[in-house]
Amino acid sequence: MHHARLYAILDLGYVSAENAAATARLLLDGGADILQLRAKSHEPATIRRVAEDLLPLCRSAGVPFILNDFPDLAADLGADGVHIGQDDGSLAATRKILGPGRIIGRSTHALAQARAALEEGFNYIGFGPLFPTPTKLGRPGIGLQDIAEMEHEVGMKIPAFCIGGIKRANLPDVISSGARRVAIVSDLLTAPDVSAATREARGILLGVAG
Ligand code: TZP
Ligand code: MG
Repeated sequence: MHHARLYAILDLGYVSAENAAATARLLLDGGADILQLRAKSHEPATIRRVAEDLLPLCRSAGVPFILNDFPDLAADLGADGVHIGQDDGSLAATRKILGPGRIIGRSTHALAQARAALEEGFNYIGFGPLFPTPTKLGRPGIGLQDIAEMEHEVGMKIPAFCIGGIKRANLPDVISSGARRVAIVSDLLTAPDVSAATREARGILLGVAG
Protein backbone atom coordinates (compact mmCIF):
# COMPACT_ATOMS: atom_id res chain seq x y z
CA MET A 1 0.00 0.00 0.00
CA HIS A 2 2.67 2.50 0.92
CA HIS A 3 4.63 2.05 -2.28
CA ALA A 4 1.57 1.82 -4.50
CA ARG A 5 1.70 4.06 -7.55
CA LEU A 6 -1.08 2.78 -9.79
CA TYR A 7 -4.52 2.17 -8.33
CA ALA A 8 -6.78 0.36 -10.79
CA ILE A 9 -10.51 0.63 -10.30
CA LEU A 10 -12.67 -2.06 -11.82
CA ASP A 11 -15.96 -0.25 -12.37
CA LEU A 12 -18.94 -2.39 -13.32
CA GLY A 13 -20.17 0.53 -15.41
CA TYR A 14 -17.46 -0.46 -17.92
CA VAL A 15 -17.08 -4.21 -17.40
CA SER A 16 -19.87 -6.73 -16.94
CA ALA A 17 -20.02 -8.79 -13.78
CA GLU A 18 -19.34 -11.84 -15.95
CA ASN A 19 -16.10 -10.35 -17.28
CA ALA A 20 -14.94 -8.81 -14.02
CA ALA A 21 -12.58 -11.60 -12.95
CA ALA A 22 -10.93 -11.89 -16.37
CA THR A 23 -10.45 -8.12 -16.47
CA ALA A 24 -9.06 -8.08 -12.94
CA ARG A 25 -6.49 -10.67 -14.03
CA LEU A 26 -5.40 -8.34 -16.83
CA LEU A 27 -5.11 -5.33 -14.50
CA LEU A 28 -3.07 -7.38 -12.05
CA ASP A 29 -0.96 -8.85 -14.80
CA GLY A 30 -0.25 -5.32 -16.04
CA GLY A 31 1.06 -4.34 -12.61
CA ALA A 32 -1.80 -2.61 -10.81
CA ASP A 33 -0.63 -2.01 -7.22
CA ILE A 34 -4.12 -1.83 -5.71
CA LEU A 35 -7.45 -3.00 -7.09
CA GLN A 36 -10.84 -1.56 -6.23
CA LEU A 37 -14.23 -2.92 -7.15
CA ARG A 38 -16.65 -0.08 -7.84
CA ALA A 39 -20.29 -0.93 -8.49
CA LYS A 40 -22.65 1.98 -8.19
CA SER A 41 -25.85 0.42 -9.49
CA HIS A 42 -25.72 -3.29 -8.96
CA GLU A 43 -27.57 -5.68 -6.68
CA PRO A 44 -25.77 -6.45 -3.42
CA ALA A 45 -25.76 -10.13 -4.39
CA THR A 46 -23.94 -9.35 -7.64
CA ILE A 47 -21.40 -7.15 -5.90
CA ARG A 48 -20.77 -9.89 -3.37
CA ARG A 49 -20.34 -12.52 -6.04
CA VAL A 50 -17.90 -10.40 -8.05
CA ALA A 51 -15.97 -9.40 -4.93
CA GLU A 52 -15.68 -13.05 -3.94
CA ASP A 53 -14.16 -13.76 -7.34
CA LEU A 54 -11.70 -10.86 -7.22
CA LEU A 55 -10.45 -11.29 -3.69
CA PRO A 56 -8.47 -14.51 -4.27
CA LEU A 57 -7.01 -13.09 -7.50
CA CYS A 58 -5.75 -10.06 -5.60
CA ARG A 59 -4.43 -12.25 -2.79
CA SER A 60 -2.41 -14.37 -5.21
CA ALA A 61 -1.00 -11.21 -6.77
CA GLY A 62 -0.20 -9.71 -3.37
CA VAL A 63 -2.36 -6.71 -4.20
CA PRO A 64 -4.79 -5.12 -1.73
CA PHE A 65 -8.45 -5.57 -2.65
CA ILE A 66 -10.61 -2.56 -1.82
CA LEU A 67 -14.38 -2.36 -2.06
CA ASN A 68 -16.02 0.94 -2.94
CA ASP A 69 -18.74 1.61 -0.34
CA PHE A 70 -20.45 -1.25 1.54
CA PRO A 71 -18.26 -1.52 4.65
CA ASP A 72 -20.43 -4.31 6.02
CA LEU A 73 -19.89 -6.41 2.93
CA ALA A 74 -16.18 -5.56 2.91
CA ALA A 75 -15.87 -6.75 6.50
CA ASP A 76 -17.88 -9.87 5.83
CA LEU A 77 -15.78 -10.80 2.81
CA GLY A 78 -12.49 -10.08 4.49
CA ALA A 79 -11.60 -7.43 1.89
CA ASP A 80 -8.39 -5.56 2.59
CA GLY A 81 -10.25 -2.30 2.81
CA VAL A 82 -13.02 -0.01 1.78
CA HIS A 83 -13.19 3.31 -0.03
CA ILE A 84 -15.77 5.88 1.07
CA GLY A 85 -16.90 9.26 -0.18
CA GLN A 86 -17.37 12.60 1.54
CA ASP A 87 -20.99 11.75 2.39
CA ASP A 88 -20.37 8.23 3.63
CA GLY A 89 -19.82 9.02 7.30
CA SER A 90 -16.81 9.23 9.54
CA LEU A 91 -13.65 7.18 9.60
CA ALA A 92 -14.51 6.08 13.14
CA ALA A 93 -17.88 4.66 12.10
CA THR A 94 -16.32 2.77 9.19
CA ARG A 95 -13.40 1.56 11.31
CA LYS A 96 -15.89 0.16 13.81
CA ILE A 97 -17.37 -2.00 11.07
CA LEU A 98 -14.08 -3.03 9.47
CA GLY A 99 -11.93 -3.43 12.52
CA PRO A 100 -8.28 -2.52 12.92
CA GLY A 101 -5.69 -3.33 10.30
CA ARG A 102 -7.93 -2.71 7.31
CA ILE A 103 -7.37 0.04 4.77
CA ILE A 104 -9.90 2.86 4.70
CA GLY A 105 -9.67 5.49 1.98
CA ARG A 106 -11.60 8.70 1.40
CA SER A 107 -12.50 10.60 -1.76
CA THR A 108 -11.50 14.26 -1.57
CA HIS A 109 -12.37 17.02 -4.02
CA ALA A 110 -10.36 19.93 -2.69
CA LEU A 111 -7.20 20.66 -0.73
CA ALA A 112 -9.18 21.37 2.44
CA GLN A 113 -10.87 17.97 2.22
CA ALA A 114 -7.53 16.28 1.66
CA ARG A 115 -6.12 17.95 4.79
CA ALA A 116 -9.23 16.96 6.74
CA ALA A 117 -8.97 13.31 5.67
CA LEU A 118 -5.32 13.20 6.77
CA GLU A 119 -6.24 14.80 10.09
CA GLU A 120 -9.09 12.33 10.62
CA GLY A 121 -6.70 9.42 10.09
CA PHE A 122 -7.68 7.88 6.78
CA ASN A 123 -5.12 5.43 5.38
CA TYR A 124 -5.11 7.04 1.93
CA ILE A 125 -7.03 9.53 -0.15
CA GLY A 126 -8.26 9.96 -3.68
CA PHE A 127 -7.90 13.55 -4.96
CA GLY A 128 -10.02 14.78 -7.82
CA PRO A 129 -11.61 14.56 -10.27
CA LEU A 130 -8.73 16.43 -11.85
CA PHE A 131 -10.66 16.53 -15.12
CA PRO A 132 -14.38 16.11 -15.70
CA THR A 133 -15.06 12.43 -16.41
CA PRO A 134 -17.97 10.32 -17.60
CA THR A 135 -17.10 7.80 -14.89
CA LYS A 136 -18.25 10.29 -12.24
CA LEU A 137 -20.79 12.53 -13.86
CA GLY A 138 -21.80 15.85 -12.40
CA ARG A 139 -18.50 16.77 -10.79
CA PRO A 140 -16.37 19.60 -12.15
CA GLY A 141 -12.69 19.00 -12.70
CA ILE A 142 -10.58 20.60 -9.97
CA GLY A 143 -7.58 21.05 -12.27
CA LEU A 144 -3.91 20.43 -11.65
CA GLN A 145 -2.98 23.54 -9.69
CA ASP A 146 -3.42 22.12 -6.18
CA ILE A 147 -1.67 18.80 -6.71
CA ALA A 148 1.80 19.91 -5.64
CA GLU A 149 0.53 21.49 -2.43
CA MET A 150 -1.65 18.46 -1.68
CA GLU A 151 1.33 16.12 -2.23
CA HIS A 152 3.50 18.26 0.00
CA GLU A 153 1.03 18.49 2.86
CA VAL A 154 -0.85 15.21 2.63
CA GLY A 155 0.83 12.89 0.13
CA MET A 156 4.07 12.88 2.10
CA LYS A 157 2.18 11.38 5.06
CA ILE A 158 -0.39 9.05 3.50
CA PRO A 159 -0.71 7.76 -0.05
CA ALA A 160 -2.64 10.26 -2.18
CA PHE A 161 -3.97 9.10 -5.53
CA CYS A 162 -4.94 11.70 -8.10
CA ILE A 163 -8.02 10.59 -9.99
CA GLY A 164 -10.51 11.67 -12.59
CA GLY A 165 -10.02 11.82 -16.34
CA ILE A 166 -6.45 10.58 -16.07
CA LYS A 167 -5.28 8.77 -19.17
CA ARG A 168 -1.92 7.58 -20.39
CA ALA A 169 -2.01 10.52 -22.79
CA ASN A 170 -2.27 13.19 -20.06
CA LEU A 171 -0.39 11.31 -17.35
CA PRO A 172 2.90 13.12 -18.07
CA ASP A 173 1.13 16.47 -17.40
CA VAL A 174 -0.40 15.12 -14.20
CA ILE A 175 3.02 13.93 -13.06
CA SER A 176 4.67 17.25 -13.96
CA SER A 177 2.06 18.92 -11.78
CA GLY A 178 3.36 16.95 -8.79
CA ALA A 179 1.32 13.75 -8.74
CA ARG A 180 3.17 10.60 -7.70
CA ARG A 181 0.26 8.16 -7.60
CA VAL A 182 -2.88 7.91 -9.67
CA ALA A 183 -6.10 5.97 -9.88
CA ILE A 184 -7.39 5.20 -13.35
CA VAL A 185 -10.69 3.71 -14.42
CA SER A 186 -11.84 4.12 -18.02
CA ASP A 187 -8.51 4.53 -19.79
CA LEU A 188 -7.52 1.05 -18.63
CA LEU A 189 -10.90 -0.65 -18.86
CA THR A 190 -11.70 0.57 -22.37
CA ALA A 191 -8.24 -0.18 -23.77
CA PRO A 192 -8.10 -2.91 -26.43
CA ASP A 193 -5.36 -4.55 -24.38
CA VAL A 194 -6.08 -3.90 -20.70
CA SER A 195 -2.89 -5.53 -19.51
CA ALA A 196 -0.66 -3.57 -21.90
CA ALA A 197 -2.45 -0.30 -21.03
CA THR A 198 -1.92 -0.95 -17.33
CA ARG A 199 1.74 -1.75 -17.86
CA GLU A 200 2.13 1.39 -19.94
CA ALA A 201 0.51 3.61 -17.29
CA ARG A 202 2.71 2.09 -14.61
CA GLY A 203 5.76 2.60 -16.78
CA ILE A 204 4.93 6.29 -17.21
CA LEU A 205 4.46 6.66 -13.44
CA LEU A 206 7.76 4.97 -12.70
CA GLY A 207 9.51 6.97 -15.37
CA VAL A 208 10.48 3.97 -17.45
CA ALA A 209 9.48 3.10 -20.98
CA GLY A 210 6.21 1.06 -21.20
N1 TZP B 1 -13.72 9.65 -8.19
C1 TZP B 1 -13.31 10.83 -8.65
S1 TZP B 1 -13.19 10.82 -10.33
C2 TZP B 1 -13.65 9.19 -10.40
C3 TZP B 1 -13.91 8.72 -9.14
C4 TZP B 1 -14.34 7.37 -8.82
C5 TZP B 1 -13.77 8.44 -11.66
C6 TZP B 1 -12.48 8.34 -12.41
O1 TZP B 1 -12.68 7.59 -13.58
P1 TZP B 1 -11.85 7.81 -14.90
O2 TZP B 1 -12.56 6.94 -15.90
O3 TZP B 1 -10.44 7.33 -14.64
O4 TZP B 1 -11.94 9.25 -15.25
MG1 MG C 1 -19.59 6.28 -1.60
